[in-house]
Amino acid sequence: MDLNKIRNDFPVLKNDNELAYLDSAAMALKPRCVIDAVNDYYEKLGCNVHRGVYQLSYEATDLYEAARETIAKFINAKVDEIVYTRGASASLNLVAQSYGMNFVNEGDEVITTELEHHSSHMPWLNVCNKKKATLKFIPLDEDRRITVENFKKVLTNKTKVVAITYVSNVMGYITPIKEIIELAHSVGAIVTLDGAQAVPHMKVDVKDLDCDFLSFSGHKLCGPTGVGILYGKKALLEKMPPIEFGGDMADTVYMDSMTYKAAPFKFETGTPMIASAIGLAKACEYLESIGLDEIKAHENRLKNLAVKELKKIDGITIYNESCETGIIAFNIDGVHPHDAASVFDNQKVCIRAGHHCAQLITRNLGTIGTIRASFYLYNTEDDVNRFVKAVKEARDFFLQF
Ligand code: 7TS
Repeated sequence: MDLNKIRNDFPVLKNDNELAYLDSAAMALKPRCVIDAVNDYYEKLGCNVHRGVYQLSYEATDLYEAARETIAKFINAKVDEIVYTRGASASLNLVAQSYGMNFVNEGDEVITTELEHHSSHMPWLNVCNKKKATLKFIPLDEDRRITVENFKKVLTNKTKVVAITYVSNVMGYITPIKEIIELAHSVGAIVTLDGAQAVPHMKVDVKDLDCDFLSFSGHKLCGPTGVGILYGKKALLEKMPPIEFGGDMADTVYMDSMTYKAAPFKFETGTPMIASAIGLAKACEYLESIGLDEIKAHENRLKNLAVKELKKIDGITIYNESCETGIIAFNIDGVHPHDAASVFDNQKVCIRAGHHCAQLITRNLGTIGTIRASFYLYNTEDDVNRFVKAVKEARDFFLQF
């Protein structure tokens, strides 16, 4: 990976060489090609899709639908298995609202984990409450990982849905998902996979995984905000009812009856996020041009380097040393994570502190929050050094009190 070239692709980094941006798990920075793709749409087309009967609108529609094909290829899906949404949260909610509310019944079981982001856990808590189904949790092992062995302990013939993260946004652990999917299918359950922290950082192939649903956001994979993807197996999307009505999803509408389009369009109401979808496709192409395997190895190498240095500092608790992605979850002993974060800010080190919308694992760790540094393709060893220096300074600063 040519890091100088990559950093030059990102205007935010080009504009400020001092910045150590270590918050890509919250949002990735945007490369020039994505910004240009978004701007080009507004400058050259700027009109709606699917409805205009004029050349400009045909061109916008072609770009928008070609983006769906690019995104489908990125995860090895078919184009009609790709639903545009507002983001991972909207995708995860769509599955729960449509599949969960219609195909989960009283007495059924839904399996999830304490490693879930709220957007993966809460929609199913809601379904289970409404449908009188039972929400069960896979016990985590001593490192707080999801294991196949522990999954087997909660899987039963009553399991209808497994709602599970592929990569935890707090611990960065990769779930052994292929085996879990195979076991879930053996009892007739479906698996809705939260890929928000996986798809941007590693090669994800939905056919190889055989997952039933996969949700992710554009903004975490160098794409624009306001767009996300729900991948769903065609047979499942076909039998699921829409959860929103109006706009483009309608087919024929009468005073007392209506029909709607086939999937994926029946889930897409109103004017879509055209520019963001086009930008997301460009981001997929950009990441592929660098190589997902290379990106994953790079992030993990930087994370390991940072962990090695952090371990030399007294008074630091690291929660996920063995993590195989680019996330470090830690605390400075006796210091509130938000207080620590403010010292990092003075050093131009951007990290996130708090519960990261994952209160279950934060509580399980026995803390009020963690400091999280997350690495991506544009980070360097220099960023690691700045980060470690900022941790030392924060520790020394708070040690006075
Ligand atoms: N699932 C996971 C695993 C996530 O990390 C996030 C966002 C979401 C779902 C929701 O994505 P959204 O795009 O709909 O917001 N996670 C984080 C984070 O860790 N810090 O900020 C947002």
